Amino acid sequence: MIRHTFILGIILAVYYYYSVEYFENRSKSQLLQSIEFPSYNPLEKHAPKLASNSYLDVKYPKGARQQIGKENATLVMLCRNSELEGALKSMRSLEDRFNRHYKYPWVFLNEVPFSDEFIEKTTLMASGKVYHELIPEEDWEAPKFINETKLQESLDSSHHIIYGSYRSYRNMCHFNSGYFYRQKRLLDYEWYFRVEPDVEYMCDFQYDPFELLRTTNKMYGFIVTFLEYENTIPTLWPTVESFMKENPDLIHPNNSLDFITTHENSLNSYIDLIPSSSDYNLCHFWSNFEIANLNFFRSEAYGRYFDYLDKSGGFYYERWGDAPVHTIGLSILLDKNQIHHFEDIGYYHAPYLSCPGSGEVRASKRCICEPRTSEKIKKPIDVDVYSCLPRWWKYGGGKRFLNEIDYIR
Ligand SMILES: Nc1nc2c(ncn2[C@@H]2O[C@H](COP(=O)(O)OP(=O)(O)OP(=O)(O)O)[C@@H](O)[C@H]2O)c(=O)[nH]1
Ligand SMILES: [Mg+2]
Repeated sequence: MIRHTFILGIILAVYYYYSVEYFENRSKSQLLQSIEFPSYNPLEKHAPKLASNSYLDVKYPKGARQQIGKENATLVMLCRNSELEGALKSMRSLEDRFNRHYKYPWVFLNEVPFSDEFIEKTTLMASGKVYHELIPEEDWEAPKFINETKLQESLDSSHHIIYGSYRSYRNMCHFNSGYFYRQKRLLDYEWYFRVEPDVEYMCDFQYDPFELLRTTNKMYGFIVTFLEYENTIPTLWPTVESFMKENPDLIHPNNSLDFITTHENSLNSYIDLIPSSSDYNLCHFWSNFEIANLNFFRSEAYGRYFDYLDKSGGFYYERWGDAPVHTIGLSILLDKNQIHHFEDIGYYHAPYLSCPGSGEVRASKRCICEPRTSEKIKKPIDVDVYSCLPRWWKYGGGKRFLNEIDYIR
């Protein structure tokens, strides 16, 4: 009996050993078969190079770019071919800190076609899908009603104004104020995250900012807010005032007009602020970082606001920036509680750095908050005298505390 049991045991052990090996080998070969190895034709354009790219197909088989995040959202960058390295730097930072966990798509916009090199490198840097779109000429160039002679005169006489003599800068600000959200590709999305070349995100996100905005009923999120150069917008505020007079129905009852029209200096006490000669105090959200709902910009109210400003010609006869134009529109047309200050992300766009004030948040979100030694401005912008953040806390959406939002999941 003992002998029989012993022999049966040996038979079972041998059977077990060979069946495990058989199934292991089978699943390995099935796995290998499921991976499509690229056929290699060195003469084919964009063919993978055997020495480098071919192994990527094994490690990251097709389908790996599938979006994980649940929001109808995209990352958007308007930029030039010449800014490729800066674009890659910003992408690397945002992918590492946020998007590799969500794989939201990237949309690149340009008024001239993107180069093959730009397309290839940005596609390799992205974790999700990537689209490269050409802006139609009529969305980029000055509208037909703009008087060319008057525009040229303004460009020639604006060398003392920051970017004042560049026609392309005026096109860019005009486009970012009234056209980006109408681009065909962006019509597919509800939310966007604006990214510029050469920026850096200083902390891990640890949550989906699109989801946060949607679930807390916000339409717009910013990080930095400070003062605009008044000589870029001499007639902006008078134009806004006449718009408000003619369209009182569009002004939101819980607007944030106080945020952009209060003038007392005591909030930023010890240095005299640049005086503003109009009721507009020059505060604006820095629009190179925006996470927002495209439907706000596509709304009838914003459309009427933008058209009114556009018809006045100020985008071309002066050098109106998209930042004050967005900010004033948001302050008039939205409930102030629908605007969110992202105080926990940390952001750098030369020459300013913004970082979370709390040491605990900086540590747990792995922030790197050292200002660049090459920059003259060493303090984080939020405590700088030119910051409008204290004004936002006092007159805008107020000061919120991070633990009001369950941001660590
Ligand atoms: N395609 C294209 N993109 C542009 C052009 N001018 C500016 N941009 C992009 O528009 C955005 C804003 O331009 P910037 O030059 O960064 O303007 P800025 O932030 O006011 O100025 P900086 O302080 O120099 O960064 C960036 O994403 C640029 O890449 C242009 O002529 N063509
Ligand atoms: Mg910039």
